[in-house]
Amino acid sequence: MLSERSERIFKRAKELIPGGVNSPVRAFGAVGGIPRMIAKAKGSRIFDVDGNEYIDFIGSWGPMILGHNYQPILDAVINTAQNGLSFGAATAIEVEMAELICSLVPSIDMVRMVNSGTEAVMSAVRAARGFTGRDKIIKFDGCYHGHSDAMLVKAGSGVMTSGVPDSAGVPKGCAEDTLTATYNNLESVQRLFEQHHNQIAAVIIEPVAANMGVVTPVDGFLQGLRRLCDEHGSLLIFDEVITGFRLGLTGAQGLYRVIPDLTTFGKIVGAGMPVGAYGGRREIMQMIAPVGKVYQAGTLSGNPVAMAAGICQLKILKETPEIYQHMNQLGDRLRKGLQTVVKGGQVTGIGSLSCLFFTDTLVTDGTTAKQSDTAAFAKYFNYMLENGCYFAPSQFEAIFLSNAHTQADVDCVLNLAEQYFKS
Ligand code: KE4
Repeated sequence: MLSERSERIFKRAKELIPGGVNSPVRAFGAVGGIPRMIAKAKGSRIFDVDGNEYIDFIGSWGPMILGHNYQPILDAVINTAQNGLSFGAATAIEVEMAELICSLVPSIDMVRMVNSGTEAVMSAVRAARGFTGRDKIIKFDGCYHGHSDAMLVKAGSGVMTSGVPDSAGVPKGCAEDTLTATYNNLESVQRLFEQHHNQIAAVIIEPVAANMGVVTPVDGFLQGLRRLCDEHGSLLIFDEVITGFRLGLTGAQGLYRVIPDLTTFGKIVGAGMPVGAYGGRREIMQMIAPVGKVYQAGTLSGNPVAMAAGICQLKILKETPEIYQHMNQLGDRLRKGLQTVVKGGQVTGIGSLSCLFFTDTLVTDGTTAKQSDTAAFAKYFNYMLENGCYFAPSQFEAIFLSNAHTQADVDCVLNLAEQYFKS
């Protein structure tokens, strides 16, 4: 595939933007080659500046659950933008979004809109600390919750991809209040509660981990976290930035029937516009300024144009439950088909989230995920890219399906994978 224009633009980009990208994982650092400069997208397809077409299995890392450039969402954005892009004032459309989220997710009495998943997590963690009067947070090795200081300890996604377990620039004092447990290992959590008695404000988890590759919770794990938090007076925060409105309208908490105290959202809730949200029990959310003493603010929070996009997408998901059946069936087909042909790997996932790990070791947590052969992944990634399938350029991400994907899209991957593993 030609990539001359991408190459030329990327060369210039690297002179002006760190690594030539505005988010590290986009730089193809883990897989080599030139990141494709994407020019446009429609449905399940994206097109780069050299005119190459790809089936897109990233979907902007989750937001494009209805496919790219879905006309009703585009119309909602354009029509709302006609009235002005941003006012920095209260608007009715923000109330409509809050009503929609609270009506869809039973654990949410109140919600605050922000501009990214990072901001949602940072604010939820602060709310938990303000509500409990405690400082320490338990997170899990390999889970990624955005780039706020407290969360950049043994994080997943781009941090895991970089091979650097933590980030420079995070003050020791901050990292010390972030304790790390092992995913799918309740004892590792129990031990931290015992070692730090009455000091833990919250446990934060991706209920289905999708930033170490995709790792589902073993039976009883999430229920055990709920029990431990209740026993120790700590809050349970579900980071559903990826799983929210993806694993169903009530996300992972509905699927696994475990009710968190706070939930964070991003991605789908903005339909491709910069939106995050956090919400939960009224008594906790009433801690948030201007009502309570936990400060959190944002110039563009609740931006009307972004709200219009998110509301349109959530309403379509609410009114069309067969979307989830379609995506789940495609996900099952993809996972079963890949597992049949793959050699030296294992396929994981649930619903529209999948992952092909290049390791035979059963992947249950960050440590086993990191045993994957990332060089083998890179070789497979580039083969798929050259043959028109655009996957996340890292072993430690997810394969995202959307309602725009078809059985033919999945079968294209399966045919390519069969050829690849046969060769
Ligand atoms: P943002 O700040 O990137 O909107 O959201 C941070 C975040 C929080 N929580 C979870 C579970 C997340 O997956 C994310 C962000 N996801 C990555 C993809 N693994 C975003 C892609 C990127 O960093 O470029």
